[in-house]
Amino acid sequence: MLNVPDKSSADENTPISLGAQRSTITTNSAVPRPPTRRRRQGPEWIFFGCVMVMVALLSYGIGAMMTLNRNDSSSSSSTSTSNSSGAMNMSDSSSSSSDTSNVPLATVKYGDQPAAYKIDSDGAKHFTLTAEQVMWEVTAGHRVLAWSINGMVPGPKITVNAGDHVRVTFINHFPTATAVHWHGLEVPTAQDGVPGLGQKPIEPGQTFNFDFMVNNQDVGTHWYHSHYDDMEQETNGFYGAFIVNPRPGSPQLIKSDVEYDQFIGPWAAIM
Ligand SMILES: [Cu+2]
Repeated sequence: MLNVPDKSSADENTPISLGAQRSTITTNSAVPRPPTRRRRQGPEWIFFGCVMVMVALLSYGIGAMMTLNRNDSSSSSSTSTSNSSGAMNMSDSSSSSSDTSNVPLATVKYGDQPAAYKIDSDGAKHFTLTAEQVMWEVTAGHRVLAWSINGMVPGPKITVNAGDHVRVTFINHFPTATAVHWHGLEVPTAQDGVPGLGQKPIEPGQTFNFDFMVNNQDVGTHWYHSHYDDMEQETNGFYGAFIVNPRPGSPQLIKSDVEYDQFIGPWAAIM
């Protein structure tokens, strides 16, 4: 069992943030009190919390391992026989379970290009994102199967202002279902791209129309990414920047000379 060491009176006066204990703490207790049963709940709950976190991490790890192993059978040989240049020698085999002979080569060289939009009659900024597989050139002559948005990795960079009405036509040309999650933005649950929680996956060939407001609390640097078979789709290209600038005319607290996005892709680590 847990053995709670005696605490100094200074410790006893320290506010404890666990709600259940708050009522037992007085502001000034000169007389040391014996530890009560309630006081022992602190470490026990922390211990319980740690166990839960460990279980969560473990299950995530197992999930990741299973996803990696799924591709292992076809990729292990190519990985072991490829050159020894480290980081890049693994990328040939990512997603190698799919036949890539029908996948077109990417027609652009760089990702994160500004996303084009048109203004709808109601004033909404209307973007079109198409999920499509392309062969993406990571280094000269070295192509990988990418789960791209609009044929580029990272996907196009969406930039809007707080107060904007945003509309996104999302077309799924992937061979499998997909979902897009607007990471960090407060959008309605039914548009937040969490299959099983408010939104169904977008099936191959389907189009989904997102329509939401971007408000002051959304100002900042965010991103969108796949929320379906993430280990495959997100890892292999389905992610992009979503920048929300303050309302035009609002005071600029931070003035930057240059702004750029940086994504660190895990391609090199996938076998
Ligand atoms: Cu996210």
